[in-house]
Amino acid sequence: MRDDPRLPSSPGFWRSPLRGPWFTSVLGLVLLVGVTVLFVTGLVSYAAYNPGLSRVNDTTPDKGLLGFYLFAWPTGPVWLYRFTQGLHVTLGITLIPVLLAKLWSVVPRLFALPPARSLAHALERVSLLLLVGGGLFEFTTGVLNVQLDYVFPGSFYPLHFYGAWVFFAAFLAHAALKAPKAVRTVRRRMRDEGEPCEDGGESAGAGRVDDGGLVEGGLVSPDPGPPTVSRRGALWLVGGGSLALFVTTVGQSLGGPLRRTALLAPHGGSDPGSGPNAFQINKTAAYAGVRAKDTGEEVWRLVVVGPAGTRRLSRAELLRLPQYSSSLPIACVEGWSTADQWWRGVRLRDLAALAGFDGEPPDLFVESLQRHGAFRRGALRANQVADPRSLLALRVNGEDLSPDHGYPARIIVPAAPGVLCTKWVARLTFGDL
Ligand SMILES: Nc1nc2c(c(=O)[nH]1)N[C@H]1C(S)=C(S)[C@@H](COP(=O)(O)O)O[C@H]1N2
Ligand SMILES: [Mo]
Repeated sequence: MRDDPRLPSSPGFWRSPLRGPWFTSVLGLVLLVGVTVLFVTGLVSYAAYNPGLSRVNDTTPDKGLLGFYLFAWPTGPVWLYRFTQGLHVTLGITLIPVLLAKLWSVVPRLFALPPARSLAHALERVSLLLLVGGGLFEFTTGVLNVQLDYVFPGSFYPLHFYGAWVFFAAFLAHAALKAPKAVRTVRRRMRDEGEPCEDGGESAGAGRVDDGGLVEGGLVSPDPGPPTVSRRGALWLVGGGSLALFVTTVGQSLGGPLRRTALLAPHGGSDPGSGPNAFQINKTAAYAGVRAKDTGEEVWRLVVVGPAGTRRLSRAELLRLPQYSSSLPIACVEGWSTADQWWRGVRLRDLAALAGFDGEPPDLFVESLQRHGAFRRGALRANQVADPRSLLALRVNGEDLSPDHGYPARIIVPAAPGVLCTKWVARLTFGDL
């Protein structure tokens, strides 16, 4: 059966002359760097949500063990989350062609028979399944979350988080086994130079014994078809695909006219209208079910709860408190972000003092007018409340907040993910969460 070229388990079935150690190694080394950056920026993004703070921020069960690294997310530099998450999403999208080409280059190995020749070989194949499955899962869930606007309400974080650990564990094992050889392969090619089309003496057909002493599934076709493109040409194609994705995505993290280049970013490039409130809107007031009759001067009150009791403040009363300005961006987990906007309102730490915390401010639980939806509430850490740039914003860029930007009041905190910048705030509870 191994030798029937009509079956994918036979090396003769795979005829592309492109497959070979050089092609696979180059793609593998790009992914080694790229996936490591994705993993680190992903873990960092999870930390930025303050998942240890409150069940409102995160309900990932048993994250304790995998959350060992969590830390208090800092409030500076103000563009911190804008940078880490922009990098995470843009790089992830850019790497899609590389991932697909890499999988294509090794696909004969996935079909190789017998499924396991030894315990070590069986373990290697299981780890490969976790690697391929985990990789496809992470890229797919990431892209779906960005493109389809939270298709996994509430459950994206645990899925993407656990998936990341499985994927990265298999990835590390794989990299430890393969990276040295990949580096040697690429180095040798660079030394020998010339068009890396022929694999010559190194040709690894079925049954070749490689460095590790294992019989290799074989990357090089024993019966190659005529080439339609050189290996180097194929790499240019992959690189060109990546570049095209990059230039149609990265604009979502930029301000100014370049924003319009974000053709592939569903929330990054759209035109938010004109005037001071003309910057990115993720969810409109109508979408969130916040109606004008709930936000009017006469009806809306901010409820502030703390050891000093419960206070109710009208918007006019809030405007009579000391007003401060902060230039801060909004940066969403989806990767899009805005340039700095000029927010004006009441400092969160002043509101903490009003609630009865004169010294160091405590953690804060924020609730909005919105009745449904995962992001209608959020919890902020004491260090975020204490930062003098953290505001309950009433105005932006010199005007009242528009309804879509959170009128009557919204939270804005430096360096925090957008999801913690709650709009249409109704209630602030300071202290034990
Ligand atoms: N009440 C409420 N506030 C919210 C949200 C929400 O759904 N409801 N979305 C959050 C998310 S996920 C982001 S990224 C920012 C987006 O802010 P913008 O729509 O004003 O640009 O608002 C945050 N504040
Ligand atoms: Mo968001």
